Amino acid sequence: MTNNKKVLQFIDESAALCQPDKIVWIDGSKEQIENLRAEACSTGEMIRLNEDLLPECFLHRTAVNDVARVEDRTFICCKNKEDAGPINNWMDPAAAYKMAGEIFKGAMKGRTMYVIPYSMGIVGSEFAKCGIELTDSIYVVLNMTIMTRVGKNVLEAMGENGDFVKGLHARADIDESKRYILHFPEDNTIWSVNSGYGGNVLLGKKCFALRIASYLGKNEGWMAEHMLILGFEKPDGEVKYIAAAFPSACGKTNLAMLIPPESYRKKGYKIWCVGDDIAWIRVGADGRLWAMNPENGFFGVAPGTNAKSNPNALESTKKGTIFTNVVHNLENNTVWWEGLDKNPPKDAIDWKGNPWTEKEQAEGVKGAHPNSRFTAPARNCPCISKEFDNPKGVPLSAIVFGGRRAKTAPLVYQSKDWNNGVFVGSIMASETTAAATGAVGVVRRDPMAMRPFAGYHMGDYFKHWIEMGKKVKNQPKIFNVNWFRLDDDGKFLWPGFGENMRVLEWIIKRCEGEVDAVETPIGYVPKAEDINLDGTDVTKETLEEILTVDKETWAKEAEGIEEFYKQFGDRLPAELSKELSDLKARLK
Ligand code: GTP
Ligand code: SPV
Ligand code: MN
Repeated sequence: MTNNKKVLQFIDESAALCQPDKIVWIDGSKEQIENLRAEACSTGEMIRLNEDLLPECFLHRTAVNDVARVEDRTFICCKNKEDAGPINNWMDPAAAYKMAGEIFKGAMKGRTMYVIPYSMGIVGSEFAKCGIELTDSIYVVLNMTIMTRVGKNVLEAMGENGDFVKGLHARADIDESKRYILHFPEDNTIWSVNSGYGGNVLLGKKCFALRIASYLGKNEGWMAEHMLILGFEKPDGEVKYIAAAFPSACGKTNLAMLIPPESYRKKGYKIWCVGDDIAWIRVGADGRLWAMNPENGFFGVAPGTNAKSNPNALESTKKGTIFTNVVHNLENNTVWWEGLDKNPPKDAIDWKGNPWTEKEQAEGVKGAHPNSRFTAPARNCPCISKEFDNPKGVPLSAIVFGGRRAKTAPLVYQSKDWNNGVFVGSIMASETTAAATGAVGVVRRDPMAMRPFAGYHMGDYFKHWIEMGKKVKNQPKIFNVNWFRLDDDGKFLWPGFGENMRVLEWIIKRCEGEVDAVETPIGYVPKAEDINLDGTDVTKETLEEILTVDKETWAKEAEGIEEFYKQFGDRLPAELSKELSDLKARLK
């Protein structure tokens, strides 16, 4: 399908290593996809769901030991250990190739190696980048055809000499002790072995579009961020764009597809989804920051998705979707998960493949894995932005950071300026979720929601943010939000989901200089009367409580930040040390 020697060489070398029985090129055609679906169903790898209720939809169950990203087995393999920084795991590239080479050796014997040419961004467009993923998993092939732009035209766009990110994936034995997700930013290469789960194996996503791309962005003067992108349409039809970085399973998909409360809809407000997970951001000729979504689908968290919390996401999953680790509803051959509705099917199979009947349900056995997911085509989304296919992306008015904090962080606050905003992003902390293996609910620092995804030294990454700010004439305003404040009984104080529109409205008004704010040591918070509560049951007292910035709590927070910053040594930008000492002074 191509004369590109680099592509052919990559395939030859990988085939020599993995020794597949055959090699199949993925051309992106409907016919080929349908054949692969049929093959996966014949082996039990996938289950075809009800063609009337969920046309072209499938269910897949991963191995029980393989349900989330594995951060402790994810490595940045660059020549100098220093360059990976204190947060990433590091391996020497030569040692990593040798060690993993032993695991890949013969790993595809008796299997097929699929060659997936894909593009992150519109095929052939200025800011798009190509990748080739070699994999022995049909599940990966089918997911990639939803999540990225796959096909012959990618090879054409690459031409005889074009570069690409080399991705090699083998399921091997799904052996946790030999599972490795290896990134070689200096050779544009990703190796993933012994997993068959999402972020570990859909190499265009976290591995390429964040870890490798963040490294490319630093060198080439752009940014790859773990951000949703949304359009905020006002009643007069003007659309303002916001990008927001929240850690995994902290609300990006939900915010990106938000349906405004009825009173807003009546006035003509709308939210448009440009992307729900990743943004590639550049300085435009107009001196503004422009963000584009390099993906083509949503790999969304299933549990909690329902007709009330996120109807647009639910609608997106009605066609051409792959469900992973959810409940198989045998009553009508559809799917179910916790939080879909209050009627779990009585005749069902749980995510592990075990019967899940009233008995198991009464015993409290969960039907779907907490990190179960849907892979849905972006074009299915009823609120997909008309700019989704615009290769340049959209100009940003605001950047929003946010995390899951039971206490401490107020509902929303605005930074003082760009550098202070970079500081606000760098000190983000959030409770861990089921999106990665390990303990859940532990507060950890997750700067810009990129802790697991920056492909180089986090101190240098902060520096890159500071430098980018200097290149932007019309800087977006930078905010922080927290939908997850809890009361003493552990209940959410803020209703969240669609009601977050009220906070977005304040953010846009601040960008346009239409509303005043209260200055606090950490930044500007809304006056309580400026957050519209009409039509909610949130009282003014509750709102005041979640807007409070408690000096004592924040003084402790500042100590935690100081501790966190220490590990970056002299690679912490001076601008951020200054921001921290200024904050401490304001808290005195
Ligand atoms: P990744 O795909 O892992 O990057 O996650 P994400 O950031 O896109 O998170 P998502 O929108 O899928 O939400 C994750 C979980 O948070 C779901 O269980 C949601 O129900 C819940 N959630 C999202 N938004 C809100 C909110 O405003 N309030 C509350 N309380 N929960 C929310
Ligand atoms: C995340 O964990 O942030 C995800 C899911 O978006 S995964 O693709 O597994 O990384
Ligand atoms: Mn994500």
